[in-house]
Amino acid sequence: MHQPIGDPFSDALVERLAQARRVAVLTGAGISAESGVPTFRDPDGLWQQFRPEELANVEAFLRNPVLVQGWYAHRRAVVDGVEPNPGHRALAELEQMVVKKRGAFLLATQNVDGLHARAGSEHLIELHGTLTRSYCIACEREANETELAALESGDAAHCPACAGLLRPDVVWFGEMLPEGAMEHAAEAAAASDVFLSIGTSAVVYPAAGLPLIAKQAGAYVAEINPQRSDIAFRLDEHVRGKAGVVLPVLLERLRAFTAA
Ligand code: BJW
Repeated sequence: MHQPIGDPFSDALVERLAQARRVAVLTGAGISAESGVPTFRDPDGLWQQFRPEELANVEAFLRNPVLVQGWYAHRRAVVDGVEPNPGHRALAELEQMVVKKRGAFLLATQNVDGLHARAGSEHLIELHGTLTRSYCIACEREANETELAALESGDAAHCPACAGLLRPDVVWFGEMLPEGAMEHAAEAAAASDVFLSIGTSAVVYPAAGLPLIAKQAGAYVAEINPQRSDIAFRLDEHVRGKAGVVLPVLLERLRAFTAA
């Protein structure tokens, strides 16, 4: 596989992407790192300060709702203060290129930060929910603006309708993903010609299975990450580098290739 001097990815990846009719992408926390959102498992990640078993499961929430609500309020404040980076924007542009030639594109993200949508991605599935919504664990009613504002100030943790606890609309360990989300993502992965796995440690299932589904179905699968994930050896290509640096260059090469 030829890799031009200076490019962290192969010619094969550019050619495959240029020819692809169907492209699917999985992203994880790493794509938002350059926006200033901490990842989970890197040395400076969220779980170096907070233990996952204390915060990312429903038992922990029921044991200490104020702690967990406070942690999510803090993360919402972080996300509100940052912007999508060139990596998010390059994926939105890749989607436009594929859709323009009447191809199929799907971006499945594990992130709950909403940055892909803010960057303009439309064919998007949020596998692990979103920080922006909260709902009552008793009556499942979605929290309104007033209740959300109260949550941010550390006040009302309860649903005004039934006094149940309000929780963020994210997927914790042991919980099912949003209905149909994984099925849709798995279909797109299996049908893809090229699959990109970007900024994920690929340790949390079922999302981590998507690149492998794509590979098994015959797609060209590339991982973009400064580190090799546990599944990298099963993929076609590991592109070492930061998403916000690699993706804009990849898009530049793709534009040049398709214009030639
Ligand atoms: C860069 C970069 C840059 C840095 N550019 N890259 C045993 C085997 C298999 C499965 C299981 C098992 N035991 C239990 C399970 C199931 C469990 C699971 O997978 N556990 C494993 C940890 C073992 N999964 C579940 O429970 C899921 N549900 C489920 O399976 O339902 C079915 C079921 C139901 C009931 C009973 C049984 C089955 C749900 C998983 C939910 C995950 N939720 C979280 C929290 C979301 C809310 C929140 O944000 O607070 O999702 S956990 C956390 O991890 C978050 C993330 O989305 C997820 C993945 O993390 P991600 O994105 O990969 O981040 P990092 O930090 O790990 O990696 C960052 C990467 O970026 C690194 O590689 C860096 O190198 C890289 N990077 N800078 C590019 N600039």
